[in-house]
Amino acid sequence: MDRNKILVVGTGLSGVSACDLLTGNGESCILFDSNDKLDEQAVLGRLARTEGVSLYLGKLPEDTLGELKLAVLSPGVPVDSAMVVELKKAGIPVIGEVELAYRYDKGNLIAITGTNGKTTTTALVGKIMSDFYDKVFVVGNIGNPYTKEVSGTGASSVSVAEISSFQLETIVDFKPCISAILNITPDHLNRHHTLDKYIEVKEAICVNQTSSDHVILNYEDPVLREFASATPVSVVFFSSARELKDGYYYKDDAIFKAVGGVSEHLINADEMSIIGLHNMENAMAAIAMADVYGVPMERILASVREFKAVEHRIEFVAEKNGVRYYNDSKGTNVDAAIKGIKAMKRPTFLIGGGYDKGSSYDEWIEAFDGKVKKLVLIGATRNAIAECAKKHGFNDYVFADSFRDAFDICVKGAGDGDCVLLSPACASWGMFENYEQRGNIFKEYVNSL
Ligand code: UMA
Repeated sequence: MDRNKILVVGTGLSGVSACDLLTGNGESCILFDSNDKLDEQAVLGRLARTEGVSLYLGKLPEDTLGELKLAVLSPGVPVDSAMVVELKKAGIPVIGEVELAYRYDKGNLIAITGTNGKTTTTALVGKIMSDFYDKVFVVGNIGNPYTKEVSGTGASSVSVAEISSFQLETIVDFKPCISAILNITPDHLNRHHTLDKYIEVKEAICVNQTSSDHVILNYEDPVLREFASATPVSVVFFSSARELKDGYYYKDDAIFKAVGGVSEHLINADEMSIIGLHNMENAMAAIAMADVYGVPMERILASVREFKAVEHRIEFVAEKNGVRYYNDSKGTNVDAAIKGIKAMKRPTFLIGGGYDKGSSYDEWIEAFDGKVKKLVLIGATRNAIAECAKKHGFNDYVFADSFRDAFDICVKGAGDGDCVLLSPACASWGMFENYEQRGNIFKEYVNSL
């Protein structure tokens, strides 16, 4: 039998776009999803074309393996799953959707990873580049598959990609001219098993880069500072805590650029609409990437001034009866949720809990700092969080039976001068399709008060 087909695993955003890219380039695809509850017609209806596509749901017939020349995984598919192990055993090359897209990209690539801040940074780099260049694609984990846009690339195009650890596990030749690793703190440990493995996967964003390429790194992250001395790639640092001789730093409420010990003031914090120290780090990383790429500084700063915060990230929703409501549904891990609670200036009713990624919640509870009046817990992690809270002497928590119930508990309890914050420290999976849906429902509840 000829091995002339490509298996695409997953029929979410990535799988559908990967399949379209392949069939658009004359390939035959076997599209597979392990979820047998999906509606076959609905999946087929989302494809740009169905000729050359065989769809299987639930189980992949064994004889298909012999027809495959390549397998392309969606980011949500674990690389140690039984199916992937079997594919590799059969000698079939396995790559991710991002690697597939990269192989078709005819232009330039800038890629951003990190545990937190990558969506804001990607959106900001995307804005700076689109304000200056004609052909810019903002792609990847931000919610727009790279394979969806790559057919539009050309010699002068720039793809600005947000890349998750899931996507980095399955790269092969993926090579940005400029990459950034914003920070690395524990996340997704149920998928990557150990912190060391997670760090290794994140650092892989520049594994194919050489000394003529650049990687932007956070000087204040001990893991990244150590990595800087080991990588052959040209390193550009940013720091939110000290003056650097070379790089970008934040001091006295402003961002500076230093070259050989000579500093130039770039922009004040109050000229930007994004707030918080973590956002100053995101801004520095974005400015550094655009500067290294060659965008004139005055154009970069004009775009930064115009940039508005990303939805679902410490997003102010409304004030009702003296209570301020904040949607931080994107606080899907402990580190992000710490930034959420730190940004609150009032006594807070905090909604937390959700999908279990095997995280530890100690640092989050410690960050409450007397500010949390009531912690309202939902989802699979609620018992684990409650246990952790008790251990730290925090007993003002309550279990809610549903998301609606959690919201109602907050509305009933919160009074004039308080705030209600959705910042769950957990992924939304299991209760919601994604964090956007969780955040949107929260905003609907608030707006209907
Ligand atoms: N599936 C299988 N077999 C498996 C696992 C999943 O068949 O073993 C199927 C599921 O049944 C489902 C499909 O795969 O039908 C879903 O694929 P997916 O989970 O990869 O989701 P996509 O819709 O393709 O979205 C993915 C990213 N999702 C994940 O990484 C979980 C999106 O990031 C991303 O925006 C999109 O590709 C475009 O690049 C979301 C995310 O939650 C925002 N990312 C994580 C995060 O930011 O923390 C990493």
